[in-house]
Amino acid sequence: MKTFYNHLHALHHGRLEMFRGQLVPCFEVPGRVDDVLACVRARRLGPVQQASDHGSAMLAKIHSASYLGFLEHAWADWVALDPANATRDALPSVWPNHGLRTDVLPANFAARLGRFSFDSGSPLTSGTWVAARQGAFCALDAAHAVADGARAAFALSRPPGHHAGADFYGGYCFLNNAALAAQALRDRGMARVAVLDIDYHHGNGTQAIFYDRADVFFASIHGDPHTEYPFFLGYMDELGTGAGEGFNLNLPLSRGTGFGQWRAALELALQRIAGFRADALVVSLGLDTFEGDPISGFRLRSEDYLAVGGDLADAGLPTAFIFEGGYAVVDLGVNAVNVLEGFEQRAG
Ligand code: 6XA
Ligand code: ZN
Repeated sequence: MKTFYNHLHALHHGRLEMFRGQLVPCFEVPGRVDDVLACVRARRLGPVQQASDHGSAMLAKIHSASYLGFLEHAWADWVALDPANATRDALPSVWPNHGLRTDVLPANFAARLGRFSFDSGSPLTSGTWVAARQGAFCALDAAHAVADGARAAFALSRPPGHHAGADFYGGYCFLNNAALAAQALRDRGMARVAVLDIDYHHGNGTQAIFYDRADVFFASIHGDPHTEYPFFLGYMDELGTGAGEGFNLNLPLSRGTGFGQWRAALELALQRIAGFRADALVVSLGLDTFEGDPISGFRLRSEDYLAVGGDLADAGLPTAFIFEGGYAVVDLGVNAVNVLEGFEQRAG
């Protein structure tokens, strides 16, 4: 399987994130991808290729023009707000919730940060736009490889994407790579595309983007939002709306869930995807379901990921894997490549 690698990912390097009243070192660090890349190479998964430039216009298929304009100029605007800001990352501290207006876009940059975000755990840095844009191109490359006939492709990039919506960032995500890949597959003629999100956290951005659409089925297995981030989406009763009703599936599981129960949820999600008669599959591949993950609560072990890959291959669909979360850096490469190798072994 070919890996498309975001060679600019390290330009996004947040220093501190807000967590329960304290600024703590970021979990989402460049070493995550470095470790996976080393493992892809060591285990000879296949060729590694730098992502091509698809141009910013492609991003507008999923994200609003005002949000993309905000992201592109955010760092310059942040430093213009106060030259001292050049030494610290941008974190929002005010949001237009609870009856405040979202239909105005204030000129003040601190206000704009709040308008286009939903948490204060996602530092925006000098290199965020360039890194995230190149990461989105990785996902597009993986989708095009699959549309061109590859059984599977892997987009290895950070920052991750599944929490980002059409006009907001959060949860370490700025551009929704999986949504861009799914849209690219639609544009290449795949009539029905399924997105399966197996990150520990619900992919609220991806769900929101496709919630009213019948051509993209979104399924997610994740920590129960009653106790787990992002808390405000990801419940079982979210089924889609309008034309999209019946094309959204959330399978929340309790903190502490082990592989047996998790795998049963995977089987259910894959059955629903088969019933949808998907032409292609996009997997939001988060590895923070791992028992050693520092910020999550499932109990999957490294060897389980080989079985996960096998189960995904059994779906029989052309598959674009998009790298998402996972913070146990030492084990991340083994776990990610176990999924991909498990897939290849079963796909034959
Ligand atoms: C709160 C936790 C963010 C979760 C990010 C993640 N700072 N999402 O891994 O998949
Ligand atoms: Zn996650």
